[in-house]
Amino acid sequence: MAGGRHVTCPATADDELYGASVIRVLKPGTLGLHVHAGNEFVNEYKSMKGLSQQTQLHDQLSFFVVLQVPERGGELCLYDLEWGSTPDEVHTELYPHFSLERDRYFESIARWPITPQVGDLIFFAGGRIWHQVCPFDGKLDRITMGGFTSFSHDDHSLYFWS
Ligand SMILES: O=C(O)CCC(=O)C(=O)O
Repeated sequence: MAGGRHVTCPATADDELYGASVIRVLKPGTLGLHVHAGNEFVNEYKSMKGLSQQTQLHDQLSFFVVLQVPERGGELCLYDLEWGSTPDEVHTELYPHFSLERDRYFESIARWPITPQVGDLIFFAGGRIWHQVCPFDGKLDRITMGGFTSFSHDDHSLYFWS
């Protein structure tokens, strides 16, 4: 998959390595995860600065392994809208990041629910495709382990980070 490139985690300014993945535990009866696209965070967080010097953050891929599925719902929903064709108004303060207002905007857009099972590994274009974890209920948490991946600027490495 890496095409012969070195597969590693990017280094921090202190020469430590970023973590390759995180475990996400989402609780039943909550919203899942609000609609988002990785590209919106590229210039948002301080921690992205060091990363962007090493790797191509824009249009990064997202990945996760499913460790536990909830009883009902909790699909990964991919919207039929990509970053490059997103109307400008979605990037304004009318639709804050991770907000119900913005989730409501996406209600009129077609979406494709994906229901991976325990042990499945999913890679998807989470940088440019708007997506969310849909609400779920039942007794079980939804547990995944995942992060982000893209090529280094010099194209010698495939980086994973979270
Ligand atoms: O771990 C998950 O299921 C959520 C994945 C996700 O939304 C992301 O990687 O941006």
